[in-house]
Amino acid sequence: MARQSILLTRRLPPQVEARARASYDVIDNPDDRILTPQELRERAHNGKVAALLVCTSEKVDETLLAQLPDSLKAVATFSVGYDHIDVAACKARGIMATNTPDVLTDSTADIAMLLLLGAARRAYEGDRLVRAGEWKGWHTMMLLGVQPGGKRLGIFGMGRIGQAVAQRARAFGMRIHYHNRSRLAPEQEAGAEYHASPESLLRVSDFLCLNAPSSPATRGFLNSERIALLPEGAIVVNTARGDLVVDDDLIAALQSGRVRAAGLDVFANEPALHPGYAGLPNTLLLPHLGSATIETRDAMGFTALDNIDAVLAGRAAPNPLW
Ligand code: 8YV
Repeated sequence: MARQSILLTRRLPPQVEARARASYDVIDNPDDRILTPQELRERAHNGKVAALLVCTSEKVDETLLAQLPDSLKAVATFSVGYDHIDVAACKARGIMATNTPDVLTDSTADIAMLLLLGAARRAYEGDRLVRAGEWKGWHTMMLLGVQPGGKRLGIFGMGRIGQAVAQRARAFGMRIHYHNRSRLAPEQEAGAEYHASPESLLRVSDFLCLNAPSSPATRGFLNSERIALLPEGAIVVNTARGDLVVDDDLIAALQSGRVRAAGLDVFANEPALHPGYAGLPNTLLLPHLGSATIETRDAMGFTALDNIDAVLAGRAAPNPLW
């Protein structure tokens, strides 16, 4: 039987690309430039592809799907989030859509703790001071931060990653509160206090960690009205999606000190983030590094390929989105 063809829209870790090539005719993107919808269409048609392996940089919407070849059976995203994929349109065309849950839970929760601690302990300001040669010596009141231990951590979105953040934060002595669409079982809660409304959660969040997916219900969640519910001087962490935050509102709160500090790994309109963030000393800003470990990126690629392998062999996908 002729080998099937798959399109990798971006460069992937070497072992992942090697495995893809061992099983399929691969149309790759050696320059790793973000392809336009027209380029995606042309490459998919030229190769009569059976699957697309996409990243969050590609928007797979109804318009694009309607223009892809009939040979297409699967769209596998190299991510857990799938707000860039129109799953209903995939389903309507009988194209399986899949993601890569679980394998990036630990790395993303680690980054959330790095941001939480870095924001609380003024890591950016300290690093900048040292590199700029402006550190003139130690003194008792230099760059004082706040202690996470004993404080309340409000987790908005208590799925896999939210629970992994809770587990880590407990080790730092934090008290866990959460809001989720549905309450967790007691063994998953592990003592965390459930809040039926986001507003109730915000009122107790000395630290607020956003872990919900981007959806019509969560977009623009953290706006000035909700920021006003946070305890004075709260700290905000976001490793989920940038569009959960209204940037102008968070920036104003960081400028006034109403929000003491923020640790952000994700931004609306990445990489062209709101220019207001860069000048704020009380932020720790990372370029979407949540899943960026060697181990995790390999596992994400292998998971995406497992999904493609299953669909193209007529088996059930391990991580179906419909
Ligand atoms: C990915 C992510 O690294 O999985 C997700 O949803 O946001 C990141 O972990 C990135 O989006 C690559 O596609």
